[in-house]
Amino acid sequence: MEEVKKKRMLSGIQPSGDLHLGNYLGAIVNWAERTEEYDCFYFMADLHTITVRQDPAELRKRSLNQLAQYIACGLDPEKNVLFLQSMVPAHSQLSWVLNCYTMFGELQRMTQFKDKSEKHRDNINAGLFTYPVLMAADILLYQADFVPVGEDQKQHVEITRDIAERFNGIYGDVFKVPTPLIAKTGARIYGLSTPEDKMSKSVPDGCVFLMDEPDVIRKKFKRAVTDSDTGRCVYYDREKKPGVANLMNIYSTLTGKTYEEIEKEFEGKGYGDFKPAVAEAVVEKLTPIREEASRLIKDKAYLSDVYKQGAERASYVANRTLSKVYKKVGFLQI
Ligand code: ATP
Ligand code: LTN
Repeated sequence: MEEVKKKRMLSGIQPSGDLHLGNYLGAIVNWAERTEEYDCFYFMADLHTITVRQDPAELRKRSLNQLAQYIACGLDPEKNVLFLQSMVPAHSQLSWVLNCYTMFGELQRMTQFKDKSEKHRDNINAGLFTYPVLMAADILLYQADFVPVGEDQKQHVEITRDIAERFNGIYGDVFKVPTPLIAKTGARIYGLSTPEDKMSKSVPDGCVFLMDEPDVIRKKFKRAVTDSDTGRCVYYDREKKPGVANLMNIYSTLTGKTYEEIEKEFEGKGYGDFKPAVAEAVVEKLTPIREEASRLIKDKAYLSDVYKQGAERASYVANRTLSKVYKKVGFLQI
């Protein structure tokens, strides 16, 4: 029987802080579900993190923790290629080439650049500006068909498509043009204390981390911003009730219940019942992940085997694309 070649999936997260519920529901959950169906590559985007100043020891620690957490979230290293971006030099190499096929004006339009340069006014470095080019290299090196990310990264996958099409237009079909894969629910989790802004590790208040202990999670949900409605208060209205809508989204994503079912479940009940129910659903999901990640993080030898093997497998695929690109643009080969 002819073997059908699996489509390829690739994504990464910066180890610039601890993983949180937004990363998990917006990205990782969708990765883990697709292990069997796709040929999967997932990495720690450590090169990207230095666009913002990092403490070197902390960065090393977080990169390893993140690997342990990926595995604990269900990414089996035998079935997924798990690696650190900086261990595969082809990422930096292709990034330089693609810099020369990306327009200054295109990069100026990126919302993440605008946001981050606003936030880090004292360090608006060139890397922050060319961040999407490195991300394009990450994706195109692996000829990825799909890139599962949260909504905030869609623009970066779109610029990747533009760069790939431009390059292909000159040199023929070198790159697969990737498609972003945005989850229907969970794509945008908002901060519990600031339900207008996405949950983000750079705003620890109202951010639920994967490694939070159950009581910490319960406390965070208890303090979650809702509104002063009494009576019928658990219903979905993103505009008028952003805090409640966010909690409903979290609860729905974790339990698979629809908004109508949730509204029914909490009919006649107040936030005093609703918030703890959401907290418990989160605790139930995160507890085994936290326990497994804590166990793995102690096993440094295992983790280093995983990233060594991951870097080898990733390099093999990445170098084939890089060498094709080098040939196309006219570099002599050894
Ligand atoms: P930062 O604080 O630096 O902005 P972050 O916490 O937003 O970081 P990223 O490393 O930018 O996290 O994101 C990693 C992945 O998780 C991406 O696919 C992103 O789209 C997704 N993601 C991040 N935050 C959320 C969120 N609040 N809701 C859904 N998905 C998210
Ligand atoms: N920019 C992404 C992380 C990232 C990524 C990638 C995601 C770097 N390279 C390639 C998907 C594919 C972020 O900040 N979340």
